[in-house]
Amino acid sequence: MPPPTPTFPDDFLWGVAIAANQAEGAFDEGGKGLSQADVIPHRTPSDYSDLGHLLRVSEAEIADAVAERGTRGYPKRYGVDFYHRWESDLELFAELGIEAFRTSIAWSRIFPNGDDQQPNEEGLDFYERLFTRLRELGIEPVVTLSHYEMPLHLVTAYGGWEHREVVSFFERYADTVLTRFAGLVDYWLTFNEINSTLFEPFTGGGIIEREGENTRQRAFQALHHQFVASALATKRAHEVSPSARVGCMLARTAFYPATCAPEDVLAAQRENEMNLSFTDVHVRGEYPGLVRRHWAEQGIEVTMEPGDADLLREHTVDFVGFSYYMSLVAAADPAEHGTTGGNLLGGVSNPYLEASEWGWQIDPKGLRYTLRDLWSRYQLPLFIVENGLGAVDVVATDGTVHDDDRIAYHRAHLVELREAIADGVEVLGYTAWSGLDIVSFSTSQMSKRYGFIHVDQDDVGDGRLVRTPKKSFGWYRRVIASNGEALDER
Ligand code: BGP
Repeated sequence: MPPPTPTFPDDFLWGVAIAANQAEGAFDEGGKGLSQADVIPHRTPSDYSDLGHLLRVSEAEIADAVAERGTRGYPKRYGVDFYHRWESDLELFAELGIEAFRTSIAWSRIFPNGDDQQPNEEGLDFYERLFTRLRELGIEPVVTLSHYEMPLHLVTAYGGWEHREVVSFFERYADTVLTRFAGLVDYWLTFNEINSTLFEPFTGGGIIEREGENTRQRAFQALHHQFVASALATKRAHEVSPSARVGCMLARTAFYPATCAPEDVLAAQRENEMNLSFTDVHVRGEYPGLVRRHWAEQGIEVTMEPGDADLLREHTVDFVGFSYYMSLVAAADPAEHGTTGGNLLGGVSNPYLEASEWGWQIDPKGLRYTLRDLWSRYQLPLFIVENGLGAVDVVATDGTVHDDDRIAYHRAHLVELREAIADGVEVLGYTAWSGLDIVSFSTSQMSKRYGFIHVDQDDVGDGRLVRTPKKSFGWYRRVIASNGEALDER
């Protein structure tokens, strides 16, 4: 008797994901203030292994960007014009058959400067129409409160998340949108890839790096304020909307040991524990010992206020959201293992895995490993809110895009996801990155395409923005319609 073929639960949420700062554009319309994303220039990447030089901006560069009122050279100011095209885009997503749509609210559309006393009604109205339409189409909104787009004024006037007062500004913003959209939105995520504040302090925490300052100290102080802000938002969500479920969001990077040498195994374990320390705070409500030891060893002193520890402990999340793109390899002595894989977060190359054109090593089985690991650690529902392949797509002369590599990527990951569910892991859903081609987070390119829908725009913003479903669009539609059974079609 062959074993039963694993299946997806009937209430599994199949979806797609975008982010306001990479898709909406309209950076200065509808009352919106400048966000930190609006000052990140398009740079021709020399290499992709160190994203820092692509995402970090100096005070002088910020001043130049603020002086520049146009969009040219700042791709996240125009995105793919979702702000004006969202109704027709949602029609395409409805045709795809999705049951969940993840996006973020641009904080600076609601509080243009971040410290405003009153919200911008035009911004609230935009999202109310968007979420209402999603409901009408039978699509569950999954909404991120902060996705790399805090108001720039909070960065320049207060120092970003390093400054404690930003917690109260975020609390006001979260209370405003949680209250306004109660009943419309039932799935909330607080901070997108909260661990990014450590490896990309500007986009994650609004921290402008300066010579001679201890960036790691500043990042951990900012992270503490973000954890407190996340707990306050979780508390408020549960107060205003009994049906609301709040999740954290981690850039999960599973680390494998380079060899079975105990030193390498310990190195991988440490990397995994440091990566999971962020979800530990959100789920368990306190900092793990390994982090406190790291602070002591690095001379890092995180200032906490009375009541912070109780807040973190009493307002933990309802589910664990995470992005998964790759796995990494840790070695006690990386020099022994040659160059890094060019991965987003370093480590050494994995000789058993292929890499994307941007050096991200593709590991579908790593997703099953990650799901089992997170489930056994937290016993909370999991939600894969980002997974996808950034690739150079070729548009054929007839305008079609035969993105078989993207189909192969998603199929392989979804098969492993289905195996993890059969292993007993509870997974709420999967919102693929991304529904349509949008501006890349790390490189600000359009040429790093993730979408099931092609968007006619190049790296410098030229193009007609025409949307064209790719081959993967039809494939994913069949997968959704069959609740995953089409994964086995040949
Ligand atoms: C994650 C971000 C997303 C998205 C994705 C792909 O880190 O949460 O915003 O962009 O990565 O990364 P990239 O666009 O840099 O290829």
